[in-house]
Amino acid sequence: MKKAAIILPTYNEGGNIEEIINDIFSQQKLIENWQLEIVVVDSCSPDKTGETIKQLQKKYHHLHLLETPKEGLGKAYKKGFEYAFNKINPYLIIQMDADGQHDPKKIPEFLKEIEKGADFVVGTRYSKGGSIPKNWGIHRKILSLGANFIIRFGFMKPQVTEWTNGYRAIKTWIIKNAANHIKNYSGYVFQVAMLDFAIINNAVIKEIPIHFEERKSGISKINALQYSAQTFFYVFSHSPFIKFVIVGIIGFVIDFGISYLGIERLQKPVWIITLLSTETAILSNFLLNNFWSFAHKKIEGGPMKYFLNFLKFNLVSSGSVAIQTLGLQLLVIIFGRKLWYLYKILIIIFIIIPYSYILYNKFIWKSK
Ligand SMILES: Nc1nc2c(ncn2[C@@H]2O[C@H](COP(=O)(O)OP(=O)(O)OP(=O)(O)O)[C@@H](O)[C@H]2O)c(=O)[nH]1
Ligand SMILES: [Mg+2]
Repeated sequence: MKKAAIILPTYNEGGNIEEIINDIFSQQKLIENWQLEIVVVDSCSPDKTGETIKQLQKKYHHLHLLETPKEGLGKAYKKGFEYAFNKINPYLIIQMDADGQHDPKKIPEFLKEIEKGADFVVGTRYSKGGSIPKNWGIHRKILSLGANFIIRFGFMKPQVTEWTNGYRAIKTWIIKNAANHIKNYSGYVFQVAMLDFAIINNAVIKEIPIHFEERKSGISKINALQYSAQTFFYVFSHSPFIKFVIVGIIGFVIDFGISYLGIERLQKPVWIITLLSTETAILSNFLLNNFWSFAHKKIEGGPMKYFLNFLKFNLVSSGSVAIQTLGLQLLVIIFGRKLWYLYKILIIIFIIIPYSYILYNKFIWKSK
């Protein structure tokens, strides 16, 4: 029988913990192929959550307690993973809040998806059939919806609707391989980092809708400001799409800078300078994209492979020039020349950026 280790991080969940543990173990009879093991990671809660666990251990032999200092949710989870790997050797880990917001009745559904082939199952509040508490204040809704929106579109993964919720089932190999990637994230943002790592490493992701309940008792431990800042910083520094846009801006500055220097200052022939400036920008874009934006799938296989991909890159770039030239000319014919710069910006945002990003991902920096 495979083991599923459920990690329950707790800080002052004394009012909730007994009920949640009873509810989780009551699911065991519905699951034939899995042995449930619970690891409570308690950060020395002053409300004596740990004492309740010690009492419950007399009743439940598959209940473990790990006591840690209070160092944030991510740190607590990492210690819980380590404990589970060393003492339980599970096939997968289930992450779950200990405050009643995640319904234990969903556990069999998570396990079923794993049996069907998923590597990483996310309980989502934001797809059909999922929900958030009706009485959530506007600030809470904005925080949760806003964070998910920024992450989804920052990573260009609109199909993944939930990034921040902590109800998940994850195969052990993902967590073991992610150790290095998540090691610096001690707060709530580690949830985002873990899912991002899994997607980059081609894990099969599956979402199941969940109703996110109001916490049963006690107070929230989330620090909204710190969490928003860390999430924003994570997306900004890890999104291939955002990096790709920055590389495009750098390319534009290089192109414009060389043109200005050659044409204005040095008074060289326009066609020579234009050729030089555009090709330099294309080369810089190619290298920066390869070693930065798409570093996780950078070109391998020697100089010939680089050269061939650089030619492809030039071809895609020529396509951008053609689209811009024709598109702008068309709009100017239809609407007149007055707002040409606005048309140019719109074409870049709505056509050139998606066009290049999609073609780069399809033909040059393909998923490994
Ligand atoms: N061990 C440990 N657990 C923590 C820590 N911070 C939060 N937790 C637990 O992590 C889970 C999620 O934290 P919550 O405060 O419920 O966060 P949330 O669900 O986003 O916020 P609410 O919706 O207001 O409950 C709960 O079980 C907490 O007790 C920590 O520093 N250490
Ligand atoms: Mg909670």
